[in-house]
Amino acid sequence: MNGLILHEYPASGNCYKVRLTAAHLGLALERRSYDILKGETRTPEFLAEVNSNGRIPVLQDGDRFLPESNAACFYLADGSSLIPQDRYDRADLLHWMFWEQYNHEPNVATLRFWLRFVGLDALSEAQRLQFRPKHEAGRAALDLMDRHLEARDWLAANRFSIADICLFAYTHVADEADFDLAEFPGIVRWMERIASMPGHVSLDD
Ligand SMILES: N[C@@H](CCC(=O)N[C@@H](CS)C(=O)NCC(=O)O)C(=O)O
Repeated sequence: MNGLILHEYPASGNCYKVRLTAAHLGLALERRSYDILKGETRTPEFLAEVNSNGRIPVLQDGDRFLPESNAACFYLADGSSLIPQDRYDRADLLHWMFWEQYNHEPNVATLRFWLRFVGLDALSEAQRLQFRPKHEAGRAALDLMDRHLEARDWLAANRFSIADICLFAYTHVADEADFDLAEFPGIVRWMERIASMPGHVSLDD
């Protein structure tokens, strides 16, 4: 892999996943920033050249473009110690990454976006109606993680992997989505382990 480019919005947890994976692998990424609040990923150029789905992150390797944060992490980490070799462990890692996209990110990340970037007062009626169900679903996701991590150091394969990276990205900023992480001691210990790993970078780096 040469000349990797990350098309991103720096404050996005989905983009942070890709930067954190690259940091652990010692891979350099050129970063190209788009303001999603100004619709910069919805322009005809972006849709035609970068991602027809109008979203970041997109990882570019040469003339190939890879949308979807978890796919980008998998692409970078394939063949490294961040993805286990064992067949069950690999599938279990994918289980957590799919679960993140269905049960965690649509709730925790969306609430964070609404509260931190849109603002409570600016939410539409439809968003207001979804707030409570999303908060309940986000809480259920954090609770499931917390119970899983009660007696384990890592989410999958008994070792640090991209499953941990992909779940860390929005979990560690869940307070910005109106969750109290102190209620989840297993998650807090797991986040401390991740933040103290060699090679760790923060969301703001
Ligand atoms: N499932 C996608 C979600 C990507 C996504 O929703 N990106 C947001 C920012 S985190 C975005 O580009 N929003 C701008 C828009 O939809 O116009 C992933 O994991 O990469």
